[in-house]
Amino acid sequence: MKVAVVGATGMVGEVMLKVLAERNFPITELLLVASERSIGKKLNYRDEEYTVIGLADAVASQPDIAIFSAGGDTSLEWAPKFAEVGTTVIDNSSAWRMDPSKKLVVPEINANTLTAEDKIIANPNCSTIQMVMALDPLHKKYQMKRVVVSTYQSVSGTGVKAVEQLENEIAGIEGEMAYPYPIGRNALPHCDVFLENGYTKEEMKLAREPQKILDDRTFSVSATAVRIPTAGGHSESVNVEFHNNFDLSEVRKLLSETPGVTVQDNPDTNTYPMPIYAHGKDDVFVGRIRRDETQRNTLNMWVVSDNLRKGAATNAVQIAEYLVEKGLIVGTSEAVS
Ligand code: A2P
Ligand code: 11C
Repeated sequence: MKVAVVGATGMVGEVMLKVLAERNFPITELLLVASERSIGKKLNYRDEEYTVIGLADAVASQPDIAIFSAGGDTSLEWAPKFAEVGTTVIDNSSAWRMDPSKKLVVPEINANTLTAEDKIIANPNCSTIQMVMALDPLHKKYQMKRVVVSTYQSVSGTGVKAVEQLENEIAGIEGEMAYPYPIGRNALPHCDVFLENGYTKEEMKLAREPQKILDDRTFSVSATAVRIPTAGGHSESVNVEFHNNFDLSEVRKLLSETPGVTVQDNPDTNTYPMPIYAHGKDDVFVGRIRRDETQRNTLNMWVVSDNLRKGAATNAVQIAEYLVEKGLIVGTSEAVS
């Protein structure tokens, strides 16, 4: 496959290259793409040096797959141009997620809806992906009615500047601020921009994307998204009310049998998911599984995942792997590895 990574110099781009190499994705030609500012810059992939190119050159090369992590505006403008030359675009931004003509895919849940005609495929928001990974098997069994989620999100979700802000604060250095307030020793109930309804865009992504991924509008999600001074992953307190009753040991069994989900749940040994543990891993970790004793058929759980991996890069690469495996993209050149 001829693969373009758009946004290769960014935080997700860097993890994308790591994940493509780790998973041995069949790359015959790799195009590393970024903004005009980075053209000519050198980046490494599997010990080989590559020169960063611009978007127009990348389109002219007609890659088989382009994985975008360069922000919504770049995706809106350039994804259709790649699609026009026959490239399948997997887009990490929010640009196409709620477009009814585009699929929003978590491979473990709905990759089977993909066809060769899908030329722009949307990767969901990181905090959505980890939540639906834990909810999907439970929804199938007990039928969700309502979810209330509060997130504790890593600064890496905001990007390089935010990670630097936290590092500077810890080191006592004055620097550029990515947030309107200090993030160290703080918690900001503010992820992404505020909307007219008083919610943030991040909260509305959590409310709307799950219905599209699960192809079901019979449940609702209410969200509060909070930024905290951690870097390795997002955590979520998820309260879910089902139509049907459940058995806690069956819930644990269902989750532990779900590919991509690992249950870490033993209060006796202080075993529960944490970003420090999830960092660098691909799974979604679920723990603190317990009954909400204030309401019928209601469960509480704690869900943690590395937002740059399953929340972004790994999910996108899994989509690409699915397309290749099912013959939905046929490479223009023979694979060398
Ligand atoms: P560049 O490094 O040249 O600015 P992050 O979210 O970590 O800041 O990364 C954003 C990524 O998206 C970077 O690789 C960045 O490239 C890329 N990017 C941003 N704006 C554009 C653009 N207009 N065209 C192409 N790539 C862009
Ligand atoms: C965050 N979820 O942690 C965001 C980052 O819609 O893809 C990714 C934003 C998006 O702030």
